[in-house]
Amino acid sequence: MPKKRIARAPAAKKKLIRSPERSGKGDLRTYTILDYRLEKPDFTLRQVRSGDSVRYEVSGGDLASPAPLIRESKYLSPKQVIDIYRWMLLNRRMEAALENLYKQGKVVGGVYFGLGQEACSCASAYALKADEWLGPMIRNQGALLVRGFAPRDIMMQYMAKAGSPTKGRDASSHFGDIEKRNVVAPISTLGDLIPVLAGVALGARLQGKNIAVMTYIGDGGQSTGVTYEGLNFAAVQKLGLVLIVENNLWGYSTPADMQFCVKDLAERAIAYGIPGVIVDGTDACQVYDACHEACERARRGEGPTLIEAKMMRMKGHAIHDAAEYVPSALFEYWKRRDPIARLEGYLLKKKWLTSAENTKLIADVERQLEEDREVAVNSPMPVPESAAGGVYCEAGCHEIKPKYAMPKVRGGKAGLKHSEATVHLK
Ligand SMILES: Cc1ncc(C[n+]2csc(CCOP(=O)(O)OP(=O)(O)O)c2C)c(N)n1
Ligand SMILES: [Mg+2]
Repeated sequence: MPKKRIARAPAAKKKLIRSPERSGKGDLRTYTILDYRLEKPDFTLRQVRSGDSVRYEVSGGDLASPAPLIRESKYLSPKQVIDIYRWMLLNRRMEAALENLYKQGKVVGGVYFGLGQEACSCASAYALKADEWLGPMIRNQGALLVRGFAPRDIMMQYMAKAGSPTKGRDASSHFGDIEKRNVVAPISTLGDLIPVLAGVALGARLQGKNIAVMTYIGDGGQSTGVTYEGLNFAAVQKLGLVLIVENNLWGYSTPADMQFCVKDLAERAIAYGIPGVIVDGTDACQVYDACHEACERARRGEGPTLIEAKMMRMKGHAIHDAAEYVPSALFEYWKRRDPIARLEGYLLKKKWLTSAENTKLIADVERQLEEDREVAVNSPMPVPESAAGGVYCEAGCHEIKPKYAMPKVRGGKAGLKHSEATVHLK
């Protein structure tokens, strides 16, 4: 049976994104998915079995094609692009340092990497305002840096040090900061961050403010039921959720082609009645522009946006996984689309950064990382007697108060109305 195709816009439009545009006569409906990409790789992966072994073969598309230049941002100043480039460098170099710490036996547990996804992590978080909220996942350590965590915080967390964000109570990426940085800790159960972030946006609205809240889900994780429930709730309530679907082509060792049948995951937005946008996740300017427009929409109270960022996970799932199941031709193709090399080339070509300034910027990043690494390595482990403290919330351990304003409660002389549900539960 021929696949149903959904009409797509030939190129990104200039205007701000809106809810899916519906047009057509009678039963024929067409919808628009904004696509910011300058190239549209169209490879498919086929599983080939021989005996007990399984491998994947790539077909379709031109695997030898060179990467296009970066797409001009409609919103970013040269200084801001350099800023994002710096965050991306810090992200990458910090992960390289984490890999070394792991190899030196200093890390408790595993290490997760966002290699090849730095543009997606950093440029997306860059679109949020300081008083807005982020819910990162394992590949978004760059987003944590942008939100104000220092590399030493992340390093100490992986080493379970006393001075780490969770004071050594948890390792790896399970930490946030609801007090100052407005970061909800990652939730391992894939998709669960979506309703939580929708709840954050609802909370802000009850306090009188429409804000943008941002979270991420992978090509694998987007198949979960809670992804649908959370995003549908946000759509119906017009909550300012910006959901970035990180389509990095793999979920563990399962290729995206064996995970879903739609051509582009952004098409899922149509079923929620919200805008869907596609960006090249290795192009920081595209990521930023789509996120900025989605955040603006959120701030206007117009509801969520689904942004599909297409890229590739350039390492295994975590440090234990050598990713030998990934065809090498695919690695080579995406290596030419290295987000940092692309942005660096763009900045130099535009003459927004000279070669000498670039060398200095890289040296500054390395110096900062070395300082942070020293501090993190030499900081103490938690004392054993403290192990039982700070695991559960204790009275007075942190105050929970409205961030924006006191919610207004509609009262009457009779007090709160009994709803049917509360009556039913009595
Ligand atoms: C509901 C749920 N199912 C399964 C897992 C186990 N798991 C953790 S990460 C992962 C792969 C996720 O792939 P994807 O969503 O594509 O994200 P990526 O690792 O590629 O960033 C799986 C299956 C989980 N944490 N939660
Ligand atoms: Mg994935």
